[in-house]
Amino acid sequence: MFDKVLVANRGEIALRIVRACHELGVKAVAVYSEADARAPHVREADEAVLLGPAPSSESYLKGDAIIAAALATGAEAIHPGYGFLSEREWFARAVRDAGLVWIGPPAEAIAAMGSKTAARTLAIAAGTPVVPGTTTALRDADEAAEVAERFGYPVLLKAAAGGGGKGMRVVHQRSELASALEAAQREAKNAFGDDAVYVEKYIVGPRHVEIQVLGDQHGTMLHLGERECSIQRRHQKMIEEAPSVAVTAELRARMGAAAVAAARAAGYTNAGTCEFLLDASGDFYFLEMNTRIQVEHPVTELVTGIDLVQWQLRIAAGEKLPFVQDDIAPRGWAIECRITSEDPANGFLPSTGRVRYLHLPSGPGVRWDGGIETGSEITLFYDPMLAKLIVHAPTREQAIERMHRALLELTIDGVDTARDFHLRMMENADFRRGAIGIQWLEQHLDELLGQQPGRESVVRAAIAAALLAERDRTARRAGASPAGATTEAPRESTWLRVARREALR
Ligand code: MV4
Repeated sequence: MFDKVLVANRGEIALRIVRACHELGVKAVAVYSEADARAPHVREADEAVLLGPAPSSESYLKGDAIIAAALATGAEAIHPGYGFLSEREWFARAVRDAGLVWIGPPAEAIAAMGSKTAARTLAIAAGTPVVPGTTTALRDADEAAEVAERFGYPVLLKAAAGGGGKGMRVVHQRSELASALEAAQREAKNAFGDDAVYVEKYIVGPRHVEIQVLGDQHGTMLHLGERECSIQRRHQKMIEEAPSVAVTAELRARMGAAAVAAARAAGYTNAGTCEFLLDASGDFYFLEMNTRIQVEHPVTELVTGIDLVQWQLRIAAGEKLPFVQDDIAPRGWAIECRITSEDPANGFLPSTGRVRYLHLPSGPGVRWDGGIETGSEITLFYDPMLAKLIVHAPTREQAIERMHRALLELTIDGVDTARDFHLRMMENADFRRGAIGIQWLEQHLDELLGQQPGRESVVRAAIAAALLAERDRTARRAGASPAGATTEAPRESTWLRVARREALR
């Protein structure tokens, strides 16, 4: 095992990696921007190196400075986390060229999966089902029309260099094709510096189900089952769970084998994720592979009992995976809610400010992976995800109740967050039935947020609850029993329960 590892990230994932290091007896080196000088990941690490000013381009994206920091502090390896430099082939290569160990897949595997057309070609060769479509860039609208005719409309134009939903265009008929292709090519050129666009049949109303894979450097490649990630908005996931209500043990085995085959074809090692669309008839299609540890990895950790981040370090250090596929089956149900500094009542507008008070949920089956504390300044420099609240319980129903209970215990004062959105979700009938797909959230957002009382009503409820609480206390001090007055909020009203807690603080 390494003696010292540099963590090339910030926020909750940096803290998560520092924790894994410490549990393995490894020292952790943090890097940070001027805005993060007092951040928890800096304090919890064993040493820290300042990279530069707040903007990511001047700090967390400075690959050369990060490698220099690793060499200067005597770190032997670099863990990139997610985002920032985690999927940049050149950085993985530069780390290796500097004589350091890259805690992730080989640069060649990152490159192979970075091109969506190359990834499709690899998947097809491995026998992994992909969405019907092309594996090369379209020459012109006529070629696109030919392909679309073959598979039937609607079709989806995608940037070959894309991924994560950027540069996509749905086309419903031939007449829209030429202008959509032009627009997609322009967008691809601007976003990725590469105007290559290919076409797939558009799958309507599927689920987004992804398979976690883990491979060592000795030829073992395993899958750790699926995560259901359909609750997303504008390609930002909000809620993830493991397992998925739509996946049976038999389907899990088939999707798992398909993911393992695709990963093997790319020469993959370490932790990675194959994204699939799963349609209503139970057919699944490989979309792309994410060559990093993902935000939602904790739900897989909770249902498999396997510490993915620890294993990332162990695999990079050359250890062998001690499990076989048959050892791995999901136990119970895990759900993750992303706590973002976005105001759901205000179109998910990013919210900034200082965290004035933070009260974290705890108790059975509750995990908080966070990067904030009381006093943290939330700025627009970085991703709005402040933390993840994750629960584990024997059944899905119990996991939903546990999440609801944990969300009620959570208080974040000073910035608006998505907490209230998640409370609504845990109470939503469609969600509770598992009747959701990738389009569900955007189609139900108005109704979901419409039910939410405005800030004014919550404030009034809190004031009323505070007055009642005060009357209660006064009555008790006088030795009398609180006649009539009560701080009890009706069980059926989430908002009164929230208001009561706020008032009694
Ligand atoms: C699709 C699709 C439907 N049909 N491809 C979005 C992100 C990128 N990974 C691929 N994406 C999609 N590809 C075909 N042929 C629908 C999506 C999609 C989506 C996928 C996963 C999770 C959320 C999504 C939201 C909108 C569209």
